[in-house]
Amino acid sequence: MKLIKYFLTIFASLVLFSNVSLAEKWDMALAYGAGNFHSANATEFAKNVTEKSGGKLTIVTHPGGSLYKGGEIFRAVRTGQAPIGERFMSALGKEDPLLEIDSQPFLATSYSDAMKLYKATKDEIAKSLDAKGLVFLYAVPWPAQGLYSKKEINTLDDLKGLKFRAYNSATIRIAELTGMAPTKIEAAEISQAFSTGAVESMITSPTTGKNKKIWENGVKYFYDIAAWFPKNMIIANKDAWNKLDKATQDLVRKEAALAERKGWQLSKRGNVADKKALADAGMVVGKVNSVLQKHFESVGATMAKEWSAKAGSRGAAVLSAYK
Ligand code: PCA
Repeated sequence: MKLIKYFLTIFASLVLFSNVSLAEKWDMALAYGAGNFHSANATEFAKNVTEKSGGKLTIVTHPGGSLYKGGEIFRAVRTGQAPIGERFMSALGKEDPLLEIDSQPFLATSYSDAMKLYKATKDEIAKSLDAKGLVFLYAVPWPAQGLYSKKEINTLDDLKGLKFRAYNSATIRIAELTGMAPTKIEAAEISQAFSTGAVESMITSPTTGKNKKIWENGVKYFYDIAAWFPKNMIIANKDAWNKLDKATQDLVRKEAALAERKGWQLSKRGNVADKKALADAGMVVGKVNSVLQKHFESVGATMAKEWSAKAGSRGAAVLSAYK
């Protein structure tokens, strides 16, 4: 009996020790290339935490989908295969419709509205992620989304049948309501998809077009629709989180808040500079004409109804907090 007690005590203290382990190493899964501002920002966040934690937590970033691809990161962090990672929120509408609120066209068309929308949704999103064993750390928007096309777009007919690269359910729906032919493709595969002719149009930020040197794949036109600012979020696995002591958790939270502020600034800068980069590379950068603008607005109105039906009372609550 004594012996059993003795071993139980040893076992208990081992468990305890492993829970407050002194040196943790987190591999951070990032989907976008090292040169992307989201990745650069996350890398600075990781460096700051590592340097200031006094050896208690080292975060090593893996950009460009080198640890897990974009489409795998949410699951990898949830299951603890990766303790921390970044994921494009609006690709996760099936997990929670609130995660795709930031890709609903014309709901928030400026950075200040995007921030307001973020504030109205953040707690509710963090709560639903928590229930899935995840700790929400910070979120940063991409610059305003615009339409890329190999050929010039003047009428709705020009869009009909276009092979369209989509990145989430919302862009698939826009394509359907427009008569385009959507295929969901992660950012890492964009260049290949355009160069092989698998797609000939997409909606994304000037940043992604610039990073991919999209003009090298025969894409000549960028139409700045600027109807939404979709975000990436950084999430941690809750078991990994619980292994950190309180001071380290506080440090991570503090650095996450700082990274969020810097990230929004970088995004704003890119929203101007990256459009200029597209034009400097010889692309035609402009707006859609008023007929097309009206079309996209009516698509947005249809999608707003569909989203509200999906998101139910939680959706209604965040929308009224936003408005
Ligand atoms: N770039 C990412 C998501 C949104 C954006 O601007 C992409 O195209 O996949």
